[in-house]
Amino acid sequence: MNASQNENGSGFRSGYIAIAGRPNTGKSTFLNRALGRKAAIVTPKAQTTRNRVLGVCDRNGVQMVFLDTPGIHDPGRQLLNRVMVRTAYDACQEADLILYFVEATVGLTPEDRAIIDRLEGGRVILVFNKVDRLTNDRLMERLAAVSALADGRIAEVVPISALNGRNVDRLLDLLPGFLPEGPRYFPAGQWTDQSEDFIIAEVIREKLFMQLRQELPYALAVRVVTWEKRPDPSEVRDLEALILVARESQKGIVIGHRGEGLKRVGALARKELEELFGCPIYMRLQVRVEKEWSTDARILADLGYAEPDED
Ligand SMILES: Nc1nc2c(ncn2[C@@H]2O[C@H](COP(=O)(O)OP(=O)(O)OP(=O)(O)O)[C@@H](O)[C@H]2O)c(=O)[nH]1
Ligand SMILES: [Mg+2]
Repeated sequence: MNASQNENGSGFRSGYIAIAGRPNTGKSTFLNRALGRKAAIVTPKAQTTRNRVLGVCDRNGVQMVFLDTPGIHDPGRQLLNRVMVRTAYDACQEADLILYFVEATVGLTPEDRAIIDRLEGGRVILVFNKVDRLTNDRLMERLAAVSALADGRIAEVVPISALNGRNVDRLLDLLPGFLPEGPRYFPAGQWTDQSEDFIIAEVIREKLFMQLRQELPYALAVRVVTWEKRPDPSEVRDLEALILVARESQKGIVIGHRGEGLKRVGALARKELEELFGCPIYMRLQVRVEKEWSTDARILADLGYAEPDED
């Protein structure tokens, strides 16, 4: 990690906090709530996040740099999935502290325990998310069962609802106690290291994930081709993006009957992006078959998904 700027005076606390766990446990929802803005896309589908999403949270004079990660799953032989899982392990390894997310309704499974044992990096806070789905009695039962799990590795067990915010402030107040003295890694005002192109691609991908069924969301990626710069930031900006799919048949489904599918995705994405960038956007979306997008390491890296080490 490069410290871009040192805080004047000593005693400043800062650190990297990885947000890890199985897919769909609410990691990205938590990141967005901690930052008070949308930093990562969220959908009801598992394996939404594909890369490390960095979000800076300056709070009470402490800089917490969150690293949201792809859900840890059995990747099989798919390169994209292997890259995703590797990304999650790598982020934990470089973190001072790991927030490990489980769903409160499911609890800590033997698979979770095995993952935690495999994670290198700092200590672990076990986060029981989605407590809004449990009655208080059930929650108490669950917590009693897991508080026995706190050990040298698991420092705390904290129930939250990332969705409605319950107990999130308490969790955020707890984190500085686990962080070392350190530099201000990011200057005030910088909330992420994601490029505008990447943020745009993610917003479009989120809308596609929400519109499409079954396996199709997993067969696509988004690449921004043109994102026009303007001297006057309120002027209309040109945006051209490609939706990559693996097969010809998928192209037709994404475009939809008379182009309705693509139109809907385009309208939803444009609205959100216009609000985000504060300017009107002239957006063109095209679907292209690019068979190797998920199997070629170079293309994956180009799309912003990290390249795995050889193994
Ligand atoms: N009821 C409830 N739903 C939640 C909560 N937190 C997240 N969700 C929902 O769970 C789903 C998955 O949320 P994400 O934040 O995308 O989960 P994730 O862990 O980042 O998922 P991956 O990126 O796929 O690993 C979404 O539908 C969220 O709205 C919560 O506290 N309560
Ligand atoms: Mg996510």
